[in-house]
Amino acid sequence: MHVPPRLILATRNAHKTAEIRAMLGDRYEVLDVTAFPECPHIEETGTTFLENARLKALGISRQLDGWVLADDSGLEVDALDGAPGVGSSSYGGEEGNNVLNNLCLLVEMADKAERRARFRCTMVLARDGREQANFSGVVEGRIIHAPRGEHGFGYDPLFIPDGYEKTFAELGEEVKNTLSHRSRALAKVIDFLTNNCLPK
Ligand code: ITT
Repeated sequence: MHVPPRLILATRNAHKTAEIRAMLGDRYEVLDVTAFPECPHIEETGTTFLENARLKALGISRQLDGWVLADDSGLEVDALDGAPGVGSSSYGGEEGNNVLNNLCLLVEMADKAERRARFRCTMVLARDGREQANFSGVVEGRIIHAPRGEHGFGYDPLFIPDGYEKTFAELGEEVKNTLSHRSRALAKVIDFLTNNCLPK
């Protein structure tokens, strides 16, 4: 019987886990740190996505055996000089509060004609407490003036990817997963694992 290799996600964000699990299908057994209550909370003290992804990947990899994958991601808005950026999850003042984050973004963008923005995702793959490789993915788009759509998480209701007229929250997970920052980074992770590490 074929047992799929295990990949542990260094995240407590259930939406990230669901997206990554859906994109990997049955190629991997995907768990996240909520399955390991003994794992410490990792403070994200870095100033870049890469630094924070490293902190999460290495911090968890020192505690658990096997492949560990961290995802640090966020929204960069040109008219806000790249904010919310690495501060995306607490832009509204409260960690992980998507409603406040979106409200804060709408207020900051109220008088801005320039709406260009992008989601960026950096992933770090670690094993035995050491970084094995890092990867990134970007999706360009624009910020709209009022939230639209029910799917996804975070800033999805305010972001329209280039080439579309609907937000990520309207397009839904299946479409989002074909073009998102996360899917583009994950495609590189899959290549790396397939070519370098795992038995074919
Ligand atoms: P972990 O650190 O536990 O992985 P987190 O949600 O705190 O979970 P980040 O520090 O990477 O993760 O912050 C990501 C934030 O960026 C997230 O809370 C959203 O506000 C935003 N974000 C990232 N990817 C997104 C996506 O695909 N759609 C919408 N918003 C996204």
